[in-house]
Amino acid sequence: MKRFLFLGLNLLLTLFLFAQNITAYKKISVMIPMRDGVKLNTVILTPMHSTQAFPFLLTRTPYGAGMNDVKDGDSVNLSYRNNIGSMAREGYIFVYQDIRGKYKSEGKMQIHTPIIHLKQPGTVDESTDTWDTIDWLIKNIKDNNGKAGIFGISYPGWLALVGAIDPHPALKASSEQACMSDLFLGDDFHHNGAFRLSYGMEYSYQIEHDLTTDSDFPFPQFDLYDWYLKLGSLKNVNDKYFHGSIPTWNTFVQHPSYDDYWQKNSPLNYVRWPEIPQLHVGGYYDQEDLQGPQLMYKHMEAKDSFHRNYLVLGPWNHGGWSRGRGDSLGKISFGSATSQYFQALQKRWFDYWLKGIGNGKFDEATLFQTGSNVWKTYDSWPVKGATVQKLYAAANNKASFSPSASNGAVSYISDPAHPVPYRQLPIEATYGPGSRWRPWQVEDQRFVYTRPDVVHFTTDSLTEDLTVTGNIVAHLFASTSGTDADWIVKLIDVYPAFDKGNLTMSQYQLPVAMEVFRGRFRKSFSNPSPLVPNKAEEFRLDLHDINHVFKKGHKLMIQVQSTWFPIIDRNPQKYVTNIFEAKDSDFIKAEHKIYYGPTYGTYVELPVVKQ
Ligand code: PG9
Repeated sequence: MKRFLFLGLNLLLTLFLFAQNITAYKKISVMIPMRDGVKLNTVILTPMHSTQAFPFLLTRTPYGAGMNDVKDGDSVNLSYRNNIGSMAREGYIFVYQDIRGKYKSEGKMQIHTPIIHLKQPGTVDESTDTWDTIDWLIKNIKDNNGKAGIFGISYPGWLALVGAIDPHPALKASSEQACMSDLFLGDDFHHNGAFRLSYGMEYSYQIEHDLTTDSDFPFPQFDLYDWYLKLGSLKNVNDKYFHGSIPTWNTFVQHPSYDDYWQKNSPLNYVRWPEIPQLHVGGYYDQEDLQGPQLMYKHMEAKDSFHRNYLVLGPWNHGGWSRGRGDSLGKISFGSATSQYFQALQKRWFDYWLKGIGNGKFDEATLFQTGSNVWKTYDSWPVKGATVQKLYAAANNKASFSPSASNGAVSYISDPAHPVPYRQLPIEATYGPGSRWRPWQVEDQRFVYTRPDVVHFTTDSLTEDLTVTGNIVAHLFASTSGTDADWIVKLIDVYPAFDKGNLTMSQYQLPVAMEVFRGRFRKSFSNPSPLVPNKAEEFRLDLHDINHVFKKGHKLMIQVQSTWFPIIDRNPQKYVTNIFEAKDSDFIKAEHKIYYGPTYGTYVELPVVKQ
């Protein structure tokens, strides 16, 4: 009898656990009406065979709500999908929506349209569309628990950020992941005013050539380095290819500095405090939106008296945390499945805010530390107690933590006709077949360092580990014989000269932080001004936040160059009012100098912590 009771209990337990493991979701598609009558195509996936109530997890996107291969009413197994699989197994109602004007949704789209309804009552924007969608879902979808969360990566990450402004009362948590933030100062289209040519051109075509889908620009060749070079002046994009038909390209041309358009567009202008819990997620090697999560975390943290603002940074490229195991990127290994670590954290986070599971104790900042390959948690970011050490450029290509006693400079000829490639050729279409765009930020920089127009300053081998945790800032003292110039600064971890265990990594030059600055904007991004020929000036470059251990035996290197092509358009090096309208004859060679020494000492600030 006892044995039967035991078996019966076991069977019940198994059935209970099985019931918790939801595999089948029913798909339905709805056109949800917004307050102005525009209807948005929405795909809703609800757990089948369950009578429990679940929260909504919403993703809004310009890239197609998807699930086109599943008929309405049919079921789909979500339990093994990367990123959402573990959440799906325990039950959520997943919602994917085309934003207005894209794919199957009605209305008009403008990339990154600002949030205006708070200042102009009666208008609509992505925040009001999120509100209207949640309101409709709560009222019309059975078996919901009255709560919703929103998350997304990149453009959908920005949509999660702005969906949480003036939120619907049922919206309880948001996770912006790799959101694009200020599109002139950083992220997709410009960095410090320098235009991201290949990305900006290909992306604007992709999204606006045909609003019902995504389009690839019809390049006639695979390696685009010389295609972009032959393109010549940026005027030719409209003259030869777009003919004024791509609104975002026209915006680039019409707004070559940080004017009212870009300022109004910037989330710095309209994102307030964390109105609901916000989990910012970013990658150190994000090739598209590295700045977004870091900037938005800091911006919102300044006003977070509620402790609702959280940060996760990991060793990922754009969206890397949502795919695969995340144990390596390119040739760099991270020693564990970092994506899976994050996905478990993401699940715990949403489970708490949307289902009340857990104790709600989350670390303020969770950052993977590269080099040592461990996860670290912090109760504030930036960490307290870091000491800023200056890494100085010096004579004979040396770098050192003590300032150089003598003045000097290294010079090179920067020639827009022979720009330094930003990654090894071939340079394929960004998202085209065989593209190596995704891991380019961890590429070995030896492919350029022997070029005469790339200069470098290197320390001796470290005698002990050096842990750098926080914001890296370069102070470059430089001059040009021209009247405008770009400056690219990289902080590089140089691996030891001989590594028996991994010979291919010997002397690898891993960029741990890098950025570009367009010289004309050194005094103001809104009012550019020409450089004075041959006058040394200071250029300050924010190289973003890192958490990296330079290991004993490694060296630190500062690399500087003036072209990064074709990710960055060529600076004519002769000041013109609008580079998008420069003539081919405006592009000139110039002599560039990088200074070191007590008078104009180039250095990089490193926040150093004791491990
Ligand atoms: N990084 C992409 C993007 C976002 C916003 C503007 C332009 C590009 C994206 O992956 O969505």
